[in-house]
Amino acid sequence: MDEILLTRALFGTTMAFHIIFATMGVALPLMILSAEILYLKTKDKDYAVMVKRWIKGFAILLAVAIPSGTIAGVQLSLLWPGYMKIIGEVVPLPFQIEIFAFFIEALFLSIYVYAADRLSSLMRIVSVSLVALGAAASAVLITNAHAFQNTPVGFRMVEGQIVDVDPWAAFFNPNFVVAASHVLVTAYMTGAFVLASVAAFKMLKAEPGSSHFIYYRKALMLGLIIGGLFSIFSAFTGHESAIHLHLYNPEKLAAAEGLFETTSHAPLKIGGWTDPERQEVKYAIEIPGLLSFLAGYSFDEVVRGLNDFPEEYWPPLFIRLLFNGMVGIGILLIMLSVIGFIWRHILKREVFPKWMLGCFVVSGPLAMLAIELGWLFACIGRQPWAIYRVLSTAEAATTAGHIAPLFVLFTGWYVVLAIITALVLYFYFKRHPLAEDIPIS
Ligand code: HEB
Repeated sequence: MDEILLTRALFGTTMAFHIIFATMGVALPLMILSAEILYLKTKDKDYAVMVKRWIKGFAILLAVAIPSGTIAGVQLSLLWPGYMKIIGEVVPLPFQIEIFAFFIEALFLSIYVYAADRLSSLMRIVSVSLVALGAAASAVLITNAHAFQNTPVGFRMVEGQIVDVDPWAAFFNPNFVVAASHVLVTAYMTGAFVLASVAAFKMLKAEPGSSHFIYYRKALMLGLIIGGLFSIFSAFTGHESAIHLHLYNPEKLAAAEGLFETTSHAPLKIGGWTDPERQEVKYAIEIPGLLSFLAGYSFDEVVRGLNDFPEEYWPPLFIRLLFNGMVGIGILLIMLSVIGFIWRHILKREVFPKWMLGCFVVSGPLAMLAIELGWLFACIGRQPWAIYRVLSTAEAATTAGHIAPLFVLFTGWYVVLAIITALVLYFYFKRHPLAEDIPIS
């Protein structure tokens, strides 16, 4: 492998690892807040128990999110000096404001965790809201730097020199709101489905009708309803992102859709993969005109094809699979939560069939996979650019070399860390079973 590919692999592995914990760090405060509000409203002790147990899980996952995020930050500077030079001069704002967001989150988290039993219900809600706000702000701000890579504005390059810097214009770059809302919405969706997964798994083993079964069913429904709502939002924000590609990064959309010729009435192709030799998508279901319609709300909308761009500007064509995987999972999870909701709240069934619980168990891992696919799609689809049409990935990368041993070392370390985290979670909840809080009956 060449050095640049290794550098990308190293950084990509770090980000893929970090994003799992960061996602949970953003989403769990919202789930905890929802349970707090339900407890305040219904006085149902089960929700207080959910709050108590989810905070423990949150604290363990946050303990990995923070150092892995720090590693990501350090690697950003060490592996991508060319990128950080531009970021440092043009978009330092998100990183500077992020420090405050983190500060708010950490402050109210310690108040919430250590003084929870001395706070009134309302004050608890205020503190956990501020934790959620701080975490959301971190996610939005870091996505800001990512959005800038897609739509870099707020400066000019003159003979390799950065001039006319306007940091606020760079901050409010065209991609910012679209990307940040998609990232935030999909994080909430994923955290909710992960908790639904755990609850469904426990329901498979609990005695139907027992106090534990009922507790887990409440947790499952809370996860499914919030996850379902946010998966619908994710389709809207995802659609916005696709329109955005159409306007600002058309070659990424063309690669995602396997569209070679620029055309109006462009079809949407579902499934299949791109054959670059024959310039077509094999084994796809074609819906005539739909891509044009989705991109511009009109069948006459002209969608640009890959052949409009020099071949060295084409993103790798396999990103179509990443894109379809993400979208497919999103649609599947919308359907799953609708099925669960109808079953429980409209048909009023007390128990779920095993196959349905089995589907709920995989919903969390699937949502997390969609997050990974989304990032891979967004970042591999931006190739060959680190900053679109400004800085190529090759120019951004370090020339220091010796990446291969680092790659092996870090990957090994993430595997170990993942195993340790799983064991800590497992043994913590094994030592503190639900029976400690809710007697089995
Ligand atoms: Fe997504 C990304 C679409 C779903 C996660 N997305 C993305 C993009 C697009 C989309 C177009 C790109 C952007 C750029 O690059 O700029 N999605 C979409 C759609 C849908 C979706 C249409 C439907 C359904 N997603 C989804 C889900 C998830 C996701 C479900 C998870 C859970 N994505 C994602 C991520 C990303 C994406 C993480 C990266 C970031 C950005 O935004 O970029």
